[in-house]
Amino acid sequence: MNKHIAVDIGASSGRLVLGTLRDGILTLEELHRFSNGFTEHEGSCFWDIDYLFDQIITGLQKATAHGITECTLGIDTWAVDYVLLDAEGNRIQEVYAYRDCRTEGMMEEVAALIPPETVYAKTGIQQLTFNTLYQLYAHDRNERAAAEQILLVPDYLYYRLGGRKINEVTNASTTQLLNLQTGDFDSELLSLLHLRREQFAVLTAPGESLGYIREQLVSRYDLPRCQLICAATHDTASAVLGVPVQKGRSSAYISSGTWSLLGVELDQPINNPLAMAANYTNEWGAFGTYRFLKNIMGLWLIQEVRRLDGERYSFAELARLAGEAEGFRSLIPCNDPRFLNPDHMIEEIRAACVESGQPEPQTPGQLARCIFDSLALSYGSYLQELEALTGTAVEVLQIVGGGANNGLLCQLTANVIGREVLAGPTESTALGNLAVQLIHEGSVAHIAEAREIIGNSFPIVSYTPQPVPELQHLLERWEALRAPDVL
Ligand code: ADP
Ligand code: LRH
Repeated sequence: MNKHIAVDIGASSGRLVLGTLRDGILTLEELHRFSNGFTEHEGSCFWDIDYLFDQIITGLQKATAHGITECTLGIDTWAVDYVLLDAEGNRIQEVYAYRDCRTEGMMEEVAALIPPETVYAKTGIQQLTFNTLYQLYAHDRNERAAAEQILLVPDYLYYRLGGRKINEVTNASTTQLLNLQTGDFDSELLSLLHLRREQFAVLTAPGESLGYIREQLVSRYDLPRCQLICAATHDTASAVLGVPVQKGRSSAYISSGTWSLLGVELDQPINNPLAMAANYTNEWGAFGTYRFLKNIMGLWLIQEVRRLDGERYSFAELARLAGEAEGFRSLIPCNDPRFLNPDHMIEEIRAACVESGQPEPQTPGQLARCIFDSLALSYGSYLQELEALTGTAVEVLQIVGGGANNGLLCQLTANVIGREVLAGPTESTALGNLAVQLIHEGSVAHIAEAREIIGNSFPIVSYTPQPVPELQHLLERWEALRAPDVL
């Protein structure tokens, strides 16, 4: 069985990708791509999980049309969001999207029950209002207690395909409910939520076989016979697995998509008070690693501007227009919670600029430039923090994900950090997903080999830093705007 399919669903789009390893080179063929996004219904934000499942089926039908009869399959999606199931395995409610406002104030309520310092010492997870801990706390108590099973989104998709209920560990860590010491759900945090351990499933590590896709689905929809392999189901975990190896140079990564996740891979978590104060997280990675990183608001900002502008311009065009606009004219504190899910992103950006005495960005190019300048400056600032917290100087920054296509942002980032930026692969998440399947199959020995193969198989663009006049002043300007970034 040398056909491997990655199902990779981000907050903005999903795809099914076929990976083939031949003579040490990995190639990708996109079988199916579809858009994703949450919708508002009676004041709440939900994902359309049935639509996503249908897209997986459509993609697998395309695989059949492509001549694939047998394959392995791995799934990854964004983190933290969950599905409640009843005793029959049916969904109890629609899947809330993490940007839903019901978690507002929950952090404070939970902090009154257990000190945030204790939660951080236990879990090592950064404070984000949308962590599953706070989402479950906000969830109707009876409904939450009545749930037979709590699965995260990719766990649920595996369950729909194959019938096995798991909680995959890289994603489970983003619930902020896993205990670093015991390696399992923390009993004190569960009891605080009035939840029982049995409501969660078996914690499962990437690489395990989850059996085969239901025969019923195969025959009904004419699908390949897929062996389900547990991927690193948190998309960021897979994205980091897909970062090419850097020999002899210390590196950090940004997984650049809807979010910018800036960090490093570690063997041990750093959950000391300094890391907590800077709100860095220790998400569990595959193969015994931790992702020590920070969530930065990322390309969500430009996604929203583009949507509200009626999608007149592609992302590439917005980057071009931004390149033509005046640089560093207006800056925003990207991680201010006001940008998490505002009613109208364009108005919110303009208001933030006016309130801080800067010119109001008018055109799409000016708005895009404001976003990219601000992101680049924020990367510069957070990278310094990362180096201080880890005690390691970073020589090169590797940008992977859709954002690696944005040459302007990559160049601005190199200029601000004063170091080389290596951009690509853009599909690192699907590649990390496939890497786990290849390791499971035995055709690749370990993740270091997979990363070497990835580095040899895909184009990587190097950005050399160019001098920025008054860079220090710009960094200070951005710092002065910076809000406490507990999202
Ligand atoms: P996610 O997985 O979170 O949905 P992706 O990794 O697919 O996100 O990245 C999507 C983002 O990549 C888009 O929001 C866009 O900003 C950026 N992007 C994709 N293609 C291009 C391009 N050609 N030029 C500039 N930016 C791009
Ligand atoms: C990126 C991501 C990120 C999480 C957020 C919910 O897609 O998974 O790692 O913090 O979405």
